[in-house]
Amino acid sequence: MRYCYKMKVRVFFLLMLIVEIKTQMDDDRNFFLNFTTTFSPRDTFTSTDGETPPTESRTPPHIIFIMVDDLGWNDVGYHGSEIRTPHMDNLAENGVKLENYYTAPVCGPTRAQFLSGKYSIHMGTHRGNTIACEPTGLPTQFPTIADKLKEQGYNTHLIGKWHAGFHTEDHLPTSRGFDTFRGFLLGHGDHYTHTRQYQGKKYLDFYDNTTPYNQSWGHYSTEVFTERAKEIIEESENTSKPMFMFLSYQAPHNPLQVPSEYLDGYEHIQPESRRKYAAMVTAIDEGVGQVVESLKRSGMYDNSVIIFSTDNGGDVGSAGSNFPLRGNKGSLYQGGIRAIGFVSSPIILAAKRSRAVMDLIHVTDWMPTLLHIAGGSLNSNDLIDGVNQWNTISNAERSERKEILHNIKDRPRFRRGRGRRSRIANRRGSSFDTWNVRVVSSLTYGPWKILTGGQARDIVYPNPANHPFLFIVFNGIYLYTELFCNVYRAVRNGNK
Ligand SMILES: [Ca+2]
Repeated sequence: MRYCYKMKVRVFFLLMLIVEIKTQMDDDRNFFLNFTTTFSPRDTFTSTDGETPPTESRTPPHIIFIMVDDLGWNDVGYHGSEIRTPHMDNLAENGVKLENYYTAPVCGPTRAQFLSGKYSIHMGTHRGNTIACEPTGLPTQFPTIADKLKEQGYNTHLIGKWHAGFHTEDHLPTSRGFDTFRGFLLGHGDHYTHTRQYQGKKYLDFYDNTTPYNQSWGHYSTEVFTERAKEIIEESENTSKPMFMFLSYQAPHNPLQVPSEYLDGYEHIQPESRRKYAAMVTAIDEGVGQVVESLKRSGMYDNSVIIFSTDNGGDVGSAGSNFPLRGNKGSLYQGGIRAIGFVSSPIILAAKRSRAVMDLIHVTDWMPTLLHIAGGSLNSNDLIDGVNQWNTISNAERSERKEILHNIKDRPRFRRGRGRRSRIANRRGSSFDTWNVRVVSSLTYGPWKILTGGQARDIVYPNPANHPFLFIVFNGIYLYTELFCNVYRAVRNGNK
């Protein structure tokens, strides 16, 4: 009897959950659109290109893909952040904001998925980052988007962070479709010395193509990469070939380092770590502005597509903020994977700009989308997980993507310790022949999201005690949807 009672209670709450979610789905969608609009400092910006109608592109457009490292949901001006990002806001407000866009929760898997168009579980990058001296990375049998664009006649350039494998020459950027590479191979390092500490010693991690390069020693990484981008744009100005530039900034990933001039105007921000982080983001924003100016000066801008993306959610431990999303970089909560992203391009009709896309978009989608923009297509043996999103982005059509497999780690998080509970937990966790809720995994299907396994660093910023988050645990499985929007709205209204 007791068992039946428990089952009835569970079924009752599950049905209540379904009804609640179904009735509030549309409301959530509208709220999120309003949320982004409410916090958008639209009035303070001018259009990048006025009302100039787009011209039909006769040649494949230049593609500038800007990826930043660990930028959180609440770390851009157009999401209401205290951090000033006027250039990014301008591009986003006059372009297309991707407000339901997802990446992996950490750097390496996002980059591998971006480059290949494949889910991490289909190429072995699902366990996380490649660390120094580790013989793993994006497998060489899978072509990258740089390979594909090169086939379409593009000049291809990588500036900044790679982090997709480096243990053989075949894994280096110049073997993966990039004509040129200036940057670093690992996940992070000192922003001035460009060194990375490993087993107590510091090693230079900075290269020009495949040659160690120390001429940037003492210069701030963001500025180094911006200058390199401008240099390449100037070189590309007089070539007939289209340009693909993957501008992969190192910031605002820790260590928190920034030239002092970017701290101006942030004296009020506390603690100091957040102040430095804000300045690092502003340095990126300045860089984005300079790249756009350089494109305009060279005459390339009118036939360019500029895409901006973070590689994962903010690292709260290093002063990033994902508010109001729950979770940190490294977790499959929304805060770890729901990403900042937008597209700005004069080749998008003016009537289709200045809007937010709420369709599901995943980082694997860039491979077929960019290839489509370039006029190419996939081969029958290109088995990818990405979906071409160009019609969704440029023409407001509904996306073909209905679900995203965020990840399946093929091993559970083991419980430390030698006690009976640890032994039982680990024994249960070691079983892979049945559905194991201890395995870290997550799937989004429409408005639903299922998440299993323990999540790393389940922390939020600011203090969650002041901002409740709604999620539901059912038999060890976390079930929740975008209902946090309603909770946030209630909190916000209650604080007025
Ligand atoms: Ca990252």
